[in-house]
Amino acid sequence: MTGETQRKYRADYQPPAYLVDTVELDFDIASDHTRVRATYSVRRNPDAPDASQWRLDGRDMSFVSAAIDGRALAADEYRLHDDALIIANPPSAFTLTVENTIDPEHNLSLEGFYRSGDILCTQCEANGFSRITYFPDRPDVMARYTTRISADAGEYPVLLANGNCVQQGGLDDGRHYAVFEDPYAKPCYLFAMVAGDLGMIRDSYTTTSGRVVDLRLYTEHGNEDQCHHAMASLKQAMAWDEDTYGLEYDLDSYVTVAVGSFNMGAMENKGLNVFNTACIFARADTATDSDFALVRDVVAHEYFHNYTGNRVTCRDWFQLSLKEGLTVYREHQFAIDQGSPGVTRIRQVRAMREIQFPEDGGPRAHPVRPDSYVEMNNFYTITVYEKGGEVIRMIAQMAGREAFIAAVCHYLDKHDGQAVTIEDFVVAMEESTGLDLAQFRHWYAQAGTPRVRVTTSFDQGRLQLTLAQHTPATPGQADKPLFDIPVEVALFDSAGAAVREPEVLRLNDAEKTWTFDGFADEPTVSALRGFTAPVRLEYDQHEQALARLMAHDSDPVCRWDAAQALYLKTLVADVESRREGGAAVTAPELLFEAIETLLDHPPADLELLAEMLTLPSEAMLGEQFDTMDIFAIDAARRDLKQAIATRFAARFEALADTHAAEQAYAFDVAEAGRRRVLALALDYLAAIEAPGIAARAARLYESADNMTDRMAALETLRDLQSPERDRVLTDFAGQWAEYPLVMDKWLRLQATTRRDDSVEHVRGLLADSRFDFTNPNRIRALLGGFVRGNRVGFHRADGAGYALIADEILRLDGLNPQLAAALAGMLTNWARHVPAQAEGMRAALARIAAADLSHNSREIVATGLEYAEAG
Ligand code: B3K
Ligand code: ZN
Repeated sequence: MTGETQRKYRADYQPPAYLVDTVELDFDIASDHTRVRATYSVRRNPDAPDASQWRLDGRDMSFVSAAIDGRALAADEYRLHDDALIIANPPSAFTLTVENTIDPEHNLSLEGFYRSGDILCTQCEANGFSRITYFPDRPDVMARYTTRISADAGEYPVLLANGNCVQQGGLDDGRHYAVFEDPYAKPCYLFAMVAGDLGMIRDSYTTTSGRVVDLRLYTEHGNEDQCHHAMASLKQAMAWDEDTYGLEYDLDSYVTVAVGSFNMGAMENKGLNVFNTACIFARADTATDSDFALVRDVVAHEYFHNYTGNRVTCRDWFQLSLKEGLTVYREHQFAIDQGSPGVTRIRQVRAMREIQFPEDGGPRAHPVRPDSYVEMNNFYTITVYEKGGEVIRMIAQMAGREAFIAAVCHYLDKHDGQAVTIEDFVVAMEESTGLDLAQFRHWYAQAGTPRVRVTTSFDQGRLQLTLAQHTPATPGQADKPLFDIPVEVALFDSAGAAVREPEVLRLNDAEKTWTFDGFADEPTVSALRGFTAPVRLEYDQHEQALARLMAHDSDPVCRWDAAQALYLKTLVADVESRREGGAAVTAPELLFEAIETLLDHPPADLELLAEMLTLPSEAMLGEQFDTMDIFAIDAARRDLKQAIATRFAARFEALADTHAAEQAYAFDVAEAGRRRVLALALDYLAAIEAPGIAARAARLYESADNMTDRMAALETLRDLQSPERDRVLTDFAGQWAEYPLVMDKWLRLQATTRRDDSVEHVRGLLADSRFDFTNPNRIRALLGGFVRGNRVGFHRADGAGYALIADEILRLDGLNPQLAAALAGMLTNWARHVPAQAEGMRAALARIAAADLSHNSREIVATGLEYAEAG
């Protein structure tokens, strides 16, 4: 824990005083510590104004020695701080050798060099390299690396680092070594090494130009058969990047290592990705359809980083979206091309609305390119990633697909091997496409979700459509400039036929009106088709129009959105009425008719049917209010669900019957859609405790050959008081005890079960031997599951849920600050809740703030509490 916290500003950027051309690392892994010897060839940076000293970052390690050109430095030639080694008046070109020791066995922060089970591995982004050795830990210092690792051959038969293995052999005392050379200059955040006793699957990929790439995927022994889907996904991604962007992989091998303890999903280290097992393992009986999709997309994302991130990287961490936004966009397009484009896009839109919009409207709102930070790891946010991806999507859309692809290639050529800025990217886009992105640049600089109000008038066959924009203030940015917002619009007649083809309207003023002529009757407007811009649409569309769009719109996003809007009308009115002490508001007949039409004429894509029949989430419903009442939201949603289930019980029974499995598990669009519809039907039937539902779910659990159906059965049973429920849950825990990721599903099921004593139940599980407080996946399943998936339990009126989370954040902060800070983030939006809930959340934050915190958690908690003063 560090006392001092320093805020860093984007505007303060200075080029590095010294450049490093080559890095030679020598790791000597022993049982009680690892000895590191680093040799750098260094030269003064001609572009740096001040070269009077050279700062090498380094923390949580023991310094041994430093030498320049082989001569050990005297005590007055360097200064050693908690977080740096500073060398005074270095020569203009020299070789520096530094020696230090580190202790991976006791590093529970999961950054730097650490142990995960039988594997020793690294995680360097954003600043983990400075927990390995002394080095300027900033992405604009790029060097070519040679890495030598020596370790006990019995305990660590597999040794890996970035690049090609150029030498290996035996040593005395049962030890061995290996040397790796990475031919590409890289920033230190892309450094990786691994040592362990690992199982492996192997394949190869031949690029279009005929290069044969050796593909290896390592994991702890016994898990190899859970890795084939990841391997197949990697090959799909490699082919996609060649077909779409003409980008071929550039090394002889692509190695992936899956580890059980990892703070996030995966890491794109050059030629040596390290992954969370949760983003690699997928076997039909252990992983759901969503897991299969997650693995496919994360594997692709990390692969795509090889160009957008590794070959061209970020100058400083404020530019993070340069690589993340662009790579998210590429991942999204890849996912869309794998089938079911509409539903894939709907999922992307939902993440924006349910997670990014709240971030953008809360105390932690920040631009896609932030202006300052205390702890960089707190800025790997959905804004930098997903909103960053949406910003790229808008550019792609304005340019047109081919011109955009050409522009990305121009950017990659122009800046190959460099560390650059978002501005450099935008300039490259302008150069190649001819677009003028002057006003568009606000998307990078301004936080907050623009609101676009739609109004129409119809007179004498003429439709006037007015779009007006307004962006509410966000912390530190009171006045917002006008955005350049592409809004795709189409018009339909009352029979659902298109009377105006889709067209992109550019709203680049406060307000603009478009006129469409020649209609006999007022057409129905389908707006923001495909979610062409990350904005909140304010359009009070008539229920009849929504029903029409729901039945006929050719854009799946708008079809789904019309259904959502129709549900929301009832839900919002019901929540408001309850809060004012009024009677519950029931759904209009029109809503049931619209559902009936949908059931009678379902879309070909069954996943779209399931999406359209799924009520807006609690998060989505909460977003409709300035201050949300969790209990009113829960009640309204439950009531509507029951009303729909009651009305269509027979239809749901029939859907469940006709969508039962008829073949062995396959992860494809048709089968995943069928399973979604089955799960949805069971979920509605469980909501009204339909006769025989528990037995039906138990039968599904027993007969299923896959985890998707089994989880559907478990979720159906979760809140039912039935002997089947307990029997099935016990069976599940017994059967999968040796599969930690499956046990995470079990933990999550427990955490999300609706029960009066859910807080106490979660506390009990925290003490269960099947839980492990040092593993992020376990924590995310149990505590993340509880906070996000059990809102009624978490917001319990006596504040016990808030107390639980505060206790666990305080306990975790000393071990894993990154994860503790992420949990603390779940309390920061307190001011968006009604006073009874807001006060308890704020008090929990204040209690956390009173402790001696890591700067990770300190930054989050302080931001959350500042909101108190502002709000
Ligand atoms: N670049 C990594 C994330 C690093 C997070 C550091 N706290 C994975 C990714 O975005 O692909
Ligand atoms: Zn990424």
